[in-house]
Amino acid sequence: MSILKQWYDAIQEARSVEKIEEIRISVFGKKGVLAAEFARMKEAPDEEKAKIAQELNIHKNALMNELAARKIVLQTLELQEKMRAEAIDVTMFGASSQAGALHPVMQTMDRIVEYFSSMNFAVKTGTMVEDDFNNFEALNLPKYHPARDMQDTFYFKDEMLLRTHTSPVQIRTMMSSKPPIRMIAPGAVFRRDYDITHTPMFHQVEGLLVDKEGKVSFANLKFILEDFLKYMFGDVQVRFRPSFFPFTEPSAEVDISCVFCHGEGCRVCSKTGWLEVLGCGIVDPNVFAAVKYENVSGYAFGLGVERFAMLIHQIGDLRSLFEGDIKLLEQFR
Ligand code: 2U9
Repeated sequence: MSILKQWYDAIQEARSVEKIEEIRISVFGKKGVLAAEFARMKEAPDEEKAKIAQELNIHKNALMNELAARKIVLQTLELQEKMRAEAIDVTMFGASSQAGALHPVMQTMDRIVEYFSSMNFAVKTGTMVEDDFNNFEALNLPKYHPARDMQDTFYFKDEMLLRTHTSPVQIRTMMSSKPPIRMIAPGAVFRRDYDITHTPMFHQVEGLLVDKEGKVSFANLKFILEDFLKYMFGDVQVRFRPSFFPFTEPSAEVDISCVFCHGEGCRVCSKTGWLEVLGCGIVDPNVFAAVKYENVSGYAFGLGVERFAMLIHQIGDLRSLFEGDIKLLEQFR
């Protein structure tokens, strides 16, 4: 009988449901200690057998109860441990996610588009791959013109090319619709140029307004560009300088008073106090002839979006806009 006593201790010392199962097999299994004890009983003298059997049955029932009770305790403990291990602390701080932002060039472009949309200009886009007529010929840039040089333009075969300005969008718009026209063309353009102030891809916004002959004046152009530049840069001075473009006549370049030194003269404005930000003019009659518009007048303008973004956000190096450096971009959320 003493051999059974140790199993009471074993049951109390068991630390897992698995261990309880091991004990159950050791005690109650076919080759277990109880079976062995009952077998041994057969060898005992007959008069003792009943007593031994009675005692064995008492132990059998007692051990069974102990096992069942301990099993419930251990199952409860194991469940508690599992719940503790798998618990989610809903009060913990979440991992912060990296919020993205629109690239500063696109933010600037959006602001430019916002202004001209508010002035009732339609927003038109075209394709980046263009042909010779829409990118050059129709814009009074004939075959011999230096702007067509292989040095400046990315060419494909069959006189196809990457547009060097967004002007083909205006040409296509005029070819497909009648005047009046009041539109802007924002988008990426391509030139074979790469140095501190030039990248092979950059963004332009160009504008075109066409109405009946005599209805569009340089004064109209001057008014809207001054208003636009004050919207973009705040309280700046604006001046127009005579210039030349093949597609406009007369033409002008537009300067604002330097946003860094307020006209005092600094490194950015080369001590002039002025920054060039726009080109513009009255649409050249040759352009209207190319799209078969008659008895009309119009103005046009063009600007580089990267330059605007740099001046608005005081970014010194153009190339930093194209490096995708998270430290720069994080500042524009
Ligand atoms: C049509 C007729 C006329 C668009 C114009 C400019 C002047 C100009 C530059 C500014 C900086 C290009 O990005 S930049 O290098 N643009 O100075 N653009 S007038 O004139 C047009 C366009 C389309 C049919």
